[in-house]
Amino acid sequence: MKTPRSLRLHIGIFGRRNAGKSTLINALAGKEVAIVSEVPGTTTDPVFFDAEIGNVPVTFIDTAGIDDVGELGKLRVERTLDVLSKVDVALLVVDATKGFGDYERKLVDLFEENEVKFIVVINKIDVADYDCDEVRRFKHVKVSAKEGTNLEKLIDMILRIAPDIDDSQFLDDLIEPKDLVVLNIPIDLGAPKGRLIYPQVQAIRNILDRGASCIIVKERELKWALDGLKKKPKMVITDSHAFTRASADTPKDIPLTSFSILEARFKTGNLPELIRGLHEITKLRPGDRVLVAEACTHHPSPDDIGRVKIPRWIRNIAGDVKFDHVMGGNFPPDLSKYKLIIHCGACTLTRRHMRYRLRRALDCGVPVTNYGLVIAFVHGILPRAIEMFPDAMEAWRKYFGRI
Ligand SMILES: Nc1nc2c(ncn2[C@@H]2O[C@H](COP(=O)(O)OP(=O)(O)OP(=O)(O)O)[C@@H](O)[C@H]2O)c(=O)[nH]1
Ligand code: SF4
Ligand SMILES: [Mg+2]
Repeated sequence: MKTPRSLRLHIGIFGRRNAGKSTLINALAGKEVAIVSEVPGTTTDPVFFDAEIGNVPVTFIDTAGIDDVGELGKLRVERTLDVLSKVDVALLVVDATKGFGDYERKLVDLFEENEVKFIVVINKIDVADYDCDEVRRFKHVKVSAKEGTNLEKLIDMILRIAPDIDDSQFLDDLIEPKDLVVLNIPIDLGAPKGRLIYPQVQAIRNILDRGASCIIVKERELKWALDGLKKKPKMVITDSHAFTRASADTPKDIPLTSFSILEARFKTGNLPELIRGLHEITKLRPGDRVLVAEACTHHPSPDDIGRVKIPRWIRNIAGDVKFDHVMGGNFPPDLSKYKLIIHCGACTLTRRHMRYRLRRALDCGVPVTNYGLVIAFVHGILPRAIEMFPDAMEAWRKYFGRI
């Protein structure tokens, strides 16, 4: 199975039209993935390409350059920011025949404002040399994408500044070698045909890597399986859809959580903040507006969790709250009208991207919580579902003032 996008190092390629961005991607990827042409403006919208560099799975994001004489207009900035939210490392490709100017300076400002690590890549050194004090201040390298000069050095620099993107914190810190974990995975109509979903696969892989073991059951078999175990399992991880039954069927001395809560912890790195967001539910009033955000697109089912169930549960608590819904890459630029954002587990987003969304929301003063936490909360399964996370428990005590 191919490494999913959410676990690939995302490398964004920026620079003026014709600087050689697409050529550089092809050279780094070692295959023709991006369209190269001498006609400026060949690449228009950002395009994603999966490849491997130095055995590391990466996704290149080829962006549209603009004219060296053109202004980096508002729309361009918004588009660039949207790409930057997904990027772990940015390459700023500078055409050695043209040099580093205002356009590059503006991009560097955007990288720095958004805390994106970047490398200035002086390209086309087969036809011209370029040097300046300004570029020397940044991490930089001179290459010829066309002739392959210095690409190894560039790859080495990328991998050295790249953040750690492996999935080791998903479960690693919660289990020991030889532990037994029970995974509760309902196979209902909503389950994808013939496969498991990503957080489930991620959990299984993490358990194997840790030298632990797991048994996997559907919700109807959970009690039967637990009753038959000789060894007490370290924990039960359930799909959120089956939380209530899993909680009833799992003895109280066995810790229980959900894939969605684990995924939210992994992607945001900040469960306490999501608990604070959860507490906002108790403050919602009729007329308040809540954004429900899902990171991938699917056709909503009649009892869709984000469209139907979550709004119903929250209206039961807070009255006629208004809900907006976004799916996939859409995340509104103006979040300030919302009292709360309820986000899905974000299994298809990179950690950087989810953390960017969280930061954007907090910068706008809008708290964020997560599907799995809301489901556990409205069904009275909190704090049980977070007992294994001490920082989240502390936040629970702080905001909810009870155990
Ligand atoms: N001599 C030389 N030419 C290069 C090099 N890299 C790219 N080119 C040429 O520059 C032209 C533009 O290359 P692209 O890779 O399409 O440039 P781009 O930055 O993707 O351009 P847009 O998609 O239009 O923004 C092509 O004719 C390439 O062959 C290089 O290292 N040396
Ligand atoms: S909606 Fe969110 S949690 Fe569900 S599959 Fe898509 S990204 Fe993952
Ligand atoms: Mg291009």
